[in-house]
Amino acid sequence: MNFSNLFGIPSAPRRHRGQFSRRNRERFSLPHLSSSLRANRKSFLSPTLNSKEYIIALAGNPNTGKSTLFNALTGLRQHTGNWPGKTVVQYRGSCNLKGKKVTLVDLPGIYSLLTNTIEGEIARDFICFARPDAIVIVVDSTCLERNLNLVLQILEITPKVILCANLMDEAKKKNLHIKISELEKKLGIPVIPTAARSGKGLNKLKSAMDDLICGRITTQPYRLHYSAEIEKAISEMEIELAPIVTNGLSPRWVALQLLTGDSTFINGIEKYLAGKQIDGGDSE
Ligand SMILES: Nc1nc2c(ncn2[C@@H]2O[C@H](COP(=O)(O)OP(=O)(O)OP(=O)(O)O)[C@@H](O)[C@H]2O)c(=O)[nH]1
Ligand SMILES: [Mg+2]
Repeated sequence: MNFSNLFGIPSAPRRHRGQFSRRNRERFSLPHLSSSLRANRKSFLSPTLNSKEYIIALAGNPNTGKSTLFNALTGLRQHTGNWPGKTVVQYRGSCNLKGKKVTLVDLPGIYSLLTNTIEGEIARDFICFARPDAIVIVVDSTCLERNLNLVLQILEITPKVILCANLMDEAKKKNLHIKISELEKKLGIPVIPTAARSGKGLNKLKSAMDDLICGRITTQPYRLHYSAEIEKAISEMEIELAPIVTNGLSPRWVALQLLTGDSTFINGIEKYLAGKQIDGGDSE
């Protein structure tokens, strides 16, 4: 499979400056993403042994070191800097994990899946609809609590998640001690402490990525439970949604999105599902 045109993502190194152009807006819009994804989905889901090319996304809040990590793992030079919102489109690069070819996707930073910026929607749509083999959520260890909001949202979508607790050097300077194994137990996913700028912890992170995509580790993601009233509504909706939502999306998650009422997101879900029907329905 040729990954060079996968999702139409431009290769790094490339610096993005200035406004998000209309052309990019179209290239990275959900319909484009979905049709590229549909075109490639068969190859994602039915890899022949040894020929599988994996996709791992780097997601997280702005300014947590995603692009720094991407550069360290791919050897490319994606734009980094000490202010939020530098990455405004998704970039891809190759990385070798114990002989396996992996495409890393560096996403724009987002605080929440409920986002109303174009770059936010790019990240959100990739996380929700591109179905990568794994997502590495990069968090700022100096302000974990703020970052965990997005982590919990992503854990509602997929179990194939690793938490990369980055900026550990900064956390140490602030005398913050993060109980990694306790965090792992609570979240039910691997947590790898790193300092991406100096390359610390990256070998462990690569091992965890390899273990996850090969199925050597399985996760048990923490699931949020809502109030009785909301849980009741979710259960009722899940029953109605189950026959419609069959394309890798969880009916519970779709029900939650319908309850939040975010129209751009709901449109995205509709388009994703409509695409599946047009294709005649792919199955895993
Ligand atoms: N001290 C320290 N600085 C880091 C580390 N990782 C990244 N940085 C710095 O943090 C800043 C932000 O890094 P980026 O890689 O651009 O962050 P990002 O998550 O890609 O940011 P957005 O694209 O805006 O979402 C840069 O100045 C990096 O050099 C780390 O582990 N320790
Ligand atoms: Mg970035």
